Parts: sequence; structure tokens; C-alpha cells
Amino acid sequence: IPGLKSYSMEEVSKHSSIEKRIWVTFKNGVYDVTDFVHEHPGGDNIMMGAGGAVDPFWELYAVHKNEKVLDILEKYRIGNLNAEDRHLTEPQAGNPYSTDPRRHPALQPRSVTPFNAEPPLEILVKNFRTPNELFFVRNHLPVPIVDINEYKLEIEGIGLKKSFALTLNDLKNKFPKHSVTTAIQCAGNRRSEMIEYKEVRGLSWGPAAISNAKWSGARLSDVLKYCGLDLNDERIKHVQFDGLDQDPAGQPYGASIPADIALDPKSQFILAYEMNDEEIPRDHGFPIRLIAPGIVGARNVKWLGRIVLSDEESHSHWQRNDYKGFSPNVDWDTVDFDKAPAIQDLPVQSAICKPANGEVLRRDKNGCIKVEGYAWSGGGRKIVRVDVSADGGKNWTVANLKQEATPLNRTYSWTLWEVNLPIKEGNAQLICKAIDSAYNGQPETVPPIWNLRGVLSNAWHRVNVQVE
Ligand code: MTE
Ligand code: MO
Repeated sequence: IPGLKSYSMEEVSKHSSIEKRIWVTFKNGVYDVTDFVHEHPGGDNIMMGAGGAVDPFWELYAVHKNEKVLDILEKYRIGNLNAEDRHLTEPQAGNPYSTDPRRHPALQPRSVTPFNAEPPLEILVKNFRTPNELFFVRNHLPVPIVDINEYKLEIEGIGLKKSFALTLNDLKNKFPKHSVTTAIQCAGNRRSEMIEYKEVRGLSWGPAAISNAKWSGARLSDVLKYCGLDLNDERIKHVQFDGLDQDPAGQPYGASIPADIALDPKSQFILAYEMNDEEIPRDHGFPIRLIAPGIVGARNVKWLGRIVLSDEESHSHWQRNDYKGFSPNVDWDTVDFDKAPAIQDLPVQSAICKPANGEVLRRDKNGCIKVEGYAWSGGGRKIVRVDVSADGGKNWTVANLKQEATPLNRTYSWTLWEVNLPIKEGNAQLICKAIDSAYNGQPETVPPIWNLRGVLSNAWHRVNVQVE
């Protein structure tokens, strides 16, 4: 825009805190976005661009690529970037997602860059172990390219005399291979039902942001014992995990899990190199992924690069300022992320996968229809019952459960269920609800559990059908 004041990049870079005001550049414009910071839908991620160009971040977080966003930004314009510095803001050649792997065409994308997708519901319940290429994908950043000859897993922190760097071969050859079957569920699974009630910030996941697989690798506890760690060292409160995927500021995706769970050999934490007996696919964490059975998807860190034994939680954005639950009346002006614990365990969940919403069905000779779905609970709690209703919740039929013969408090894989449900002709609402081994159940409706990030969505699942 001619006539506006011209600034150098050096000048812009001095404005990278609220006190000194926050300036950013986009293309040739200079913007003072200080007053917008608290309204930013991506929270304090905006601070990653403070004092510099936001172009590379916008390449990554492609939600910005629409006119509404440009209109908002233009309101904060204070000047132009001087001609000499314009080359600094030009996006680097190539799209950071161009080296992402190819995906199965059946996966339904909820966002393409980064790639987030879920399989169709009726396919999800066909297999107790979800095939690798159909397992839902939740990436925050481009999939990192890992050279297997260079790969090292770094281990450091409290209780270790020195830091360690283990190769993939070390992990495969120095430790017994251990397998665990576990479901991984995103905290945002079924968020779309919360969005239907009231808008939230987040990807509009249906009920298939969950999948189940057998994972194999070295036990975390075996690897740490090999490093000389006393697993009962009381000084260690959290185990932090960093991925090899990084944002443009060089910050890795990271998470942490309380030490008393992560370091307990019975928790079966695994540094996995196999998924369903195959090499882990790139989308799911090649070459090494942390498997934290019973713990929310977000902490099952993919492309694992570093483990830190610490007295505090990971400082990652996704640990401290995301993936937390709040009361329905908390909004973006009042939310205080320090006040809520990070989601670790997850509440009991279930969903109807067949028939599909809106389906027209015929009854069998006994006046029944077949209904199928999944159920799962966090913390290793086994599903003990699934109730299904064909009349909006007046009468319930108990479903047949297909599950592993694992103990009540250490069942990490999901339960698939099916039921022949007596039903009348006409329009009907099918409902399912599950009970876990702690006798926890699901809430009846969304409003009392609605929250601004749309996480922990586990109300009774409802599907409308027409019976002829
Ligand atoms: N690990 C890394 N390094 N980067 C990520 O973006 N996403 C997390 C978790 N681990 C993520 C990650 C989230 S939020 C979820 S739900 C699961 O991975 C999804 O695992 P999947 O893609 O194998 O289904
Ligand atoms: Mo997630």
C-alpha cells in the first residue's frame, strides 16, 4: 500500500512481546497485532510469529488461507516492509507438506495440511485391529523425513548419570520385543456433535478419530533400566516426550505423562517400531512412536526423538495450553489454561457405526435390526456393558461384546459390539451408551459437557434411522 510508513525487518523484530507491542509481517505488509493476540483462534501460537514474518506459519497452518483472515489482518496494518527486506519474507520454495506420504483414498480428510483424517464408520468396525492404512491420522505439522541411518533416540534428565542416544537397531536388538494392543483416541473424537450444539475451536471430527492396533517394540521401562535409571526415583514427576516434527520456530511437538504411570512396567509403555506386525507407517510415527496405553492420543508421541526425565510437565503448547477440559460457561475471554490439568486418561466412550445416520432399513423375521459399534475407556478400564435403545432411551438391549481376555483394570484395546435390536416400523432414534469397569457411564446429552475446545465429547451416541 503506497503512502504508508516503511519499516525494516530489524525494526519489526524489536516488537515481539506484549510490552513492546507485537508486530508481524505478511507479504509486504507490517501489522501491529497486539490487540488481536487474545482473540487469536489458535491461542498463543500467534506468538511464534511475533517480531517476524507469519508467512511460513500460514503455510503450515493453512486455515489462514482465506479472505476473512486477510480482512482481519488488514485492520491492524501500520506500514510496509522496506524493499530491501522483502526477500526475507518470501515463502521458501516448496510446500512443507509436499513430502507427506500418500494416503488411502478411503480416509476422509478433516484438514489436508496438516493431514487429519478418519476412516468411514462402517469400515472402522469391520476389523478388531484397524488396518494401518485405515487408522485415523492426526498430525499437527508436516510428517518429518527421518533418515534411518542417522536416527537416534535421545534420553536424558533426572536420575541419569549421562545422556544416551540409541539407534533403531539398539532398540530392536538390545531389548526384548513386547506387544500391546491398544486403541488410540483423539481428545477431539466426536467434536462435530459439540459443534452442532455450539461453535468450538477445533477440527470437526466425527466418531472415527479412534482406531485400534497391535504395537510392538521395546518397553520404556526396560530401556530406562538399561540407562541405569531407578524407576522409583521420587524426584522424577513427569516423563517428557518430543517428536521430530517441528514448527517453523524449531519447536517440536511435545507431551508429558506423570512418572508414576509412565515408569510403572505394568503400564506397558512401549517405544514401538511395529504397528500390526509391520514397520510403523510414516503417518503413524516412523521409526519410533511412544505407545502410552490408556492415555489420550495427544500424548502418544509420534516420530519420537527425545525422552526427558523431569520434575515438571512438558512446556509444549499442546501440553500446557491445549488438550484440557473446561466448564461449559468458560469462554475464550475467561479461560485460564493453568487452572485445568492436562488430559491424560479419557472417559468412557462408545458409538454406533452401523447403521449410518439417515439409513432406511428393513427388519429381519424377528422384528430386529443389527446394530454395530465400538466402546472404549481410558486408563485400562475394560468395557463391561453396552446398552442400546431403539426408542430414544426408554428400553435398552444389552449388546454382545467382542473384546480381548485382558484384566478389568488393564484392557487397552477397544471393544466391538453388536446387537439384534427389536424395533418398531417408522422413524427411530438409536442410542448407545457404555459402562466401564469403574461403573462410569456416559452423559446423556452434550450441553452439560460442552467446552470451548470441543474435547471429551462422549454423550450418548444417537443415530436416526427409518425402518420400513
Ligand atoms: N506426535 C507428534 N510428534 N506430532 C503430532 O502431531 N499428534 C498427536 C499424537 N502424537 C501428534 C503426535 C495426537 S493429537 C493424536 S490424537 C495422535 O498422535 C494421533 O495418532 P495417529 O495419527 O497415529 O492416529
Ligand atoms: Mo488428538
